Amino acid sequence: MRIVKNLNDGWKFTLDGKTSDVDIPHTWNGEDGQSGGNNYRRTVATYEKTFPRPALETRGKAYLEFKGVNSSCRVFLNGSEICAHDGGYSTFRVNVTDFLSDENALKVEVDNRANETVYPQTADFTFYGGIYRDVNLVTVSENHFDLDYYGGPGIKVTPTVEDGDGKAKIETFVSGSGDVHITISDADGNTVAEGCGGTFIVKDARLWDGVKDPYLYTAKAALSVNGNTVDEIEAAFGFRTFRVDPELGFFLNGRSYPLRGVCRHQDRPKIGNAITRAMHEEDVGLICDVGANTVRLAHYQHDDYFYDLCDRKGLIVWAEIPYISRHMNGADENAMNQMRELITQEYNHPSIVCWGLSNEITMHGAGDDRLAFHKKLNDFCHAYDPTRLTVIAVYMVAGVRNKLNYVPDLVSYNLYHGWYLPFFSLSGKKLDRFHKAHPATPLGLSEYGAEAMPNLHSVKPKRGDNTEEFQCLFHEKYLDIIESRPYIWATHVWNMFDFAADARNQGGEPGMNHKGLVTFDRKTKKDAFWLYKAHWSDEKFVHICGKRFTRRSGKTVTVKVYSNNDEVELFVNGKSAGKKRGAYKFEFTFPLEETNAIEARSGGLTDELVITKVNSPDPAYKLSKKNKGSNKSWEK
Ligand code: ADA
Repeated sequence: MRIVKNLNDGWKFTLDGKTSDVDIPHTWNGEDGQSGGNNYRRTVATYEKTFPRPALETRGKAYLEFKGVNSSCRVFLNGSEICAHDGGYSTFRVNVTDFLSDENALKVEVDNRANETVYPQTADFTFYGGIYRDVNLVTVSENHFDLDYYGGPGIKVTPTVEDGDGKAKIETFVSGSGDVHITISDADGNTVAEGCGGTFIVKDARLWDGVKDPYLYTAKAALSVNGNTVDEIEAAFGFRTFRVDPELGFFLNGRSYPLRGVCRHQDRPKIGNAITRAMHEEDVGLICDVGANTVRLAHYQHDDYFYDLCDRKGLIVWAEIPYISRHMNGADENAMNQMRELITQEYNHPSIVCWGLSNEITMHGAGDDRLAFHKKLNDFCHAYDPTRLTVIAVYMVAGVRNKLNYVPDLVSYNLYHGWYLPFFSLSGKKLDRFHKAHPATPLGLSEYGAEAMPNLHSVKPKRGDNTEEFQCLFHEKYLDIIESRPYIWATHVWNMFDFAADARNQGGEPGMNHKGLVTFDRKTKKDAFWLYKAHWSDEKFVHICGKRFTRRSGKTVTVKVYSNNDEVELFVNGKSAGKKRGAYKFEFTFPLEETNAIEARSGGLTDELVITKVNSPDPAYKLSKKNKGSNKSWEK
């Protein structure tokens, strides 16, 4: 039978001739990859560990499984090189059966140096080096569900829905021989179908219906030899249909279901990409809290567990590979391989609806074979997974008739008018121009966002000032653009969380991209978070903006309140400052006293803020010229 033994603990890590004790998950760029200067160590480091010979059945097999090693690595066991892997975001395994001895010396050389063959190399995020996801030793019987094929799970579930019934085509991949038995159970563990393979009918299937009812079934596969079970695996899956209409947007299970959500990067302060399950859970919790129904998992394959969480929460996922910013002529094979791994490994997730081919690939240079390669990658996705769509995230300056826009099923633009460039309205115009030029291609907004530092504030927010107030204004404008265009199939805010990009220097904190709705440490929800919650969430709330902007000057002060109720009353020092009816945003202006105890009341809910009067604008809220930095390091 299959035994999965975790090998995360007790590694010797050597960098620059210095050895230290570490546990996995680990990166050597947790600090220097987030401090700015674009000078984090991109080098080769080694991880070493010993483990005893695992107990094996007669002719049983042992595999090492790596869930994520960034970016490239060579693996040695007892002195022999047993495998190499390029691409830092996918699972890979290697059969080590023939290399085992009583005491096994495992060495992994991990390489995140710059090169021209492995994506990503040019991008606005830190490429943390290290073994940053789990390492397992998997032992199985001689006959077992496959462990060799591109890190896949050995089981492929293709669900369809017909006349209210679910049909699940189940394919299993066996190494060796044996009899396969499949059992499909519902969420309560009741068996709803079983047999030896092929297509199973689940009568009156309960659909996987997005955030409202993300109902999952489980397919268990058992392999037996002479009546004895020798291996077991399982996959959660969901019955759902979707389509995308170029005029009406996204449909889930036959109903209009406009996709409104966020992009996510995975990293955290100090530990970079070496994050825990609890952190994945916290992230998905915050994404649900803001009321999103979709997440673009940028710019690479995320941890398997995160796709599981999206399945469970009903989030619609855009999954992608790090084919980003610059086409490298010598890296087609690597991009193709990363796509094959992504689809093989994540195929069963009902949350995923599209495979992202590339992101802003026209940003730097053309690359001779860029267009031809996009076609090849697109054809590959269609052939390998006919059940899903393909998409690209287009650089904002690429013309609507750019040849790449004719390749995938769906096109989304990354638009930053109003941030990197002036004039919000140009984003709406660009979307309309595209829509007119490509009436049959569904169009989305794959990124849009503005920097915001929780310590920077202004009563007259301006483009580039990095204040929370400007971020709110930016997103208010974009919500207008989005909500007046029902044809947009999906929108993804850039970004749910601040993230590290060591080449950046903005907002007085080098090394970071601050376009998050939530800070890097996940502790502070910026005001723009509440704007989105007002638009997207059914969970009632009232939120007074400016909680970190409490020292104010002038005769009067204006306070903004976000709420998903339609009426808000504001009280200042116990007296009503007015009652307003409206939607999402409520503004109140009142005379500034020495101390202003403010309370917003709405539908039985309250929020509070105390503002104190100061004689002149507090300079601490403004970025000094010295700290201003620039976008130069990451030029749009
Ligand atoms: C690009 C890129 C992202 C992001 C963004 C930004 O659109 O796709 O990775 O960093 O720029 O913030 O400028």
